[in-house]
Amino acid sequence: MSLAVGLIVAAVALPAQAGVFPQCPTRDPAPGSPIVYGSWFADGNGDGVLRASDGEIPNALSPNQVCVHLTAGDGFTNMADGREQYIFGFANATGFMPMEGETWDAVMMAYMETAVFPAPTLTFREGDEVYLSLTNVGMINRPDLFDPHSVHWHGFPNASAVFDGVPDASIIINMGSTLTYYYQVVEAGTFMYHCHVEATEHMQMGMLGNLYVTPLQDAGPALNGFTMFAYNDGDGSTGYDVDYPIQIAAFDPLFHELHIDVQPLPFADMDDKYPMLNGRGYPDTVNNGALDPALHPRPNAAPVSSLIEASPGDRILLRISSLSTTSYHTLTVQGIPMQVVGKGSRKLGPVNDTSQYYTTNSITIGGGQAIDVILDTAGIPEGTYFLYTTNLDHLANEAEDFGGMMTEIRIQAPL
Ligand SMILES: [Cu+2]
Repeated sequence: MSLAVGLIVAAVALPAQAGVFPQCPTRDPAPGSPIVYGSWFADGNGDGVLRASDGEIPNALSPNQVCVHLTAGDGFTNMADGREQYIFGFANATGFMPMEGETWDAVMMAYMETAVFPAPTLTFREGDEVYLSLTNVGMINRPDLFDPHSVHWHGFPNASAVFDGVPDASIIINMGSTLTYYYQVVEAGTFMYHCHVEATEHMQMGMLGNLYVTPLQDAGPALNGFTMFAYNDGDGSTGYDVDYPIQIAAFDPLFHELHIDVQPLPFADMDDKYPMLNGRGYPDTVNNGALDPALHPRPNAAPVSSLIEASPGDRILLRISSLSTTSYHTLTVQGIPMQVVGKGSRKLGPVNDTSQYYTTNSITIGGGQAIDVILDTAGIPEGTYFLYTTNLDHLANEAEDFGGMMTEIRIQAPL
């Protein structure tokens, strides 16, 4: 190879500029006030988002601005029987700031091997302008893998396809790089998010999160006695007292364990043995305290309890979503009617002035679907009820013949 050709090849092969730089573009103090770098990204109330109305630094230019910083990488979690599972996943790095003298690349070390399952729940309000920065911190347990990652907000009407996260149609993020997604949050509803890179693999590996948007109607006058609603319904018919996101997913343990060495193929052989709600199998689903450290040596890896608590007479909104890569799942509640008010991130009906809400005792949901269910506990005696799957093979933590996709609804008057 001649020197000239060699130089051309070398120039073409130079890596593109990349680096960690989360953006929260207009987050700065009032005009004339000094920018205090150390507090620029501080998450004052620790809720995982930066939002002016939370009492953090207000921004006169964009009062509805919300900033979130997620990382994507790998980690480990444990099933209800203690079995360790290797995962790909997200973590919430909002509020992380480099120390003096460091660059933003410090987030790479700080968030290495910190993936959680499910991914951090994201809650936005209709009208928000969201700047979501995603940093790929790499998969430290798979140094041979250089997979990119992305955020795909499922079912959401993106302003621009470039923020959709689908690899063949938008940007995906390489190790050591950051992309700040921009979303105008124009619709309320129950959504979900996941990585869309090699989607079947990265989703089975755990890159799945709850995401929902509360409606503008919440900021208006009470309707039908409620101040919180699933949708802008105009009549208070989706009003609720308490709401719970319920994410359906399941792990194939061999797929996760073999992943330490190589991607097991073919994916058509995936066989989920650990069905879960919000990343836990029963009885972990009802534990809203610390998990047993003997079975869960990484206490932060499965952070979401699915215990549903309400006072007698409350209306409970269940924001149910499935990102299962293998199966349909059926959920039922014994003793409390399930009223379906929304599907696919949309309120149902009305059609020809007739409400399309319906009451049922079970819902069946496939991967990528969301269903909003209201449990009206008026007239229901105090006590413990069960939300569980009627697919009996999903009521197991692999070899254990109990557990899996089940949680409890505890209706009790406040003490
Ligand atoms: Cu990914």
